Amino acid sequence: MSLQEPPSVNSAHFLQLLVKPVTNRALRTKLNVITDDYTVTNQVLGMGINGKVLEIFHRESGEKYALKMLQDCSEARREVELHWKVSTCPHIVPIVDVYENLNHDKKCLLIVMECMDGGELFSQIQDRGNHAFTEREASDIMKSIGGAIHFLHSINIAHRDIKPENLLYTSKRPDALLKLTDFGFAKESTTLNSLATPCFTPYYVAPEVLGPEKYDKSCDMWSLGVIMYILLCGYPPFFSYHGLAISPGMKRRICRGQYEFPKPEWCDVSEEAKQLICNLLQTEPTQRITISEFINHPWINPSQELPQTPLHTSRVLHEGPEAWEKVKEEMTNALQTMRVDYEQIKIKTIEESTNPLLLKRRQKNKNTAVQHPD
Ligand code: I85
Repeated sequence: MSLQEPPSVNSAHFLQLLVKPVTNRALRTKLNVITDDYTVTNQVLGMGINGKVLEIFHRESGEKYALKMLQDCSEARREVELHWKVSTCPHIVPIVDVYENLNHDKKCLLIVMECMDGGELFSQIQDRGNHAFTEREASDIMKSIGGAIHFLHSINIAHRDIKPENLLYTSKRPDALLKLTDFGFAKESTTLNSLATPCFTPYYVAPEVLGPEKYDKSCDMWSLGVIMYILLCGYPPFFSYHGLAISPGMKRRICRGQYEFPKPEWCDVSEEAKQLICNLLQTEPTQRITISEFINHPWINPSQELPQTPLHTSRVLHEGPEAWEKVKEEMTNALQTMRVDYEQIKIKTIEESTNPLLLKRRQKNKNTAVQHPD
């Protein structure tokens, strides 16, 4: 029998407690012109609202990359900073390099990303031809999107723009990975760490300082519900019946949570899947399930393999390519509405907090508060 070394405690262990682990690599923005290192082509891979994405090639390796160009401003800096911070997650499109260059006398931020050669999630499902898309595959897809959101929420970042166009495949091969992109609307919320500064007296921190975080994250959960619904049938849970991207009728149905599981598409879909959708599409943001509950749900993390029930998704997507363009537009608008509405919820609570009666009550609580052990 071999004797095991007893664990010894020494000064190194103690020092480890004092040194913050280096989990985030520093971002070194390059100041030389990007064309020193990459050949920039005119091939447009996609159009975002604040800049286009171009195909570029690394001069030394010949490898293809994607370039997103942003005009330098505080929002663009926040996007770069947050995206860089989460670039190590296997479910998020990685940033390779960031350049700060002048373009027609304007300062620009150039984000070089790994090129997702497989294109958008639903284009791949649409292009499947005869090979049916199954409930089991839909669950795998939701699991990987959930992985990205779990990573983000665990470090208190809400993406706030989770929609089909921002979910891209690494390649067209069957083993391709699905990754999330575009951090243009991402938001870091107040954490206990950021509250541990001299600016706050943590024991008396007002609920509205902690509050808005919940709504930003639940916006991502709602998106997850819409994407899951579309994956299982090919059309969205809410849509406007005519023309306009978002109609009063559609807004009313979203607010009341009025959607159905129509025949024939939903006949064979499992009850578990439907129940998970209901938990995600809860009207009241505080009632929606959290990402931890989501990744532990039996439909996402099943104890036995899910049934390979064939779905109608590929056919439905194939039948109406114009309708699909409309769906994407509607989702973009609905997300914008949601971001604005949730911002207003936050403002209302701040108004409440300056209400003299509440201030008085808070003062009283402050005087009588008992320290609570964690
Ligand atoms: N590769 N939202 C829609 C794209 N590789 N794309 C969008 N915001 C971004 C474009 C407009 C997403 O941050 C976007 C962003 C980043 C990308 C991106 C990143 C990395 C790609 C706006 C492709 C691609 C490459 C080769 C082939 C194909 C697509 O888009 C396809 F298969 F489609 F032909």
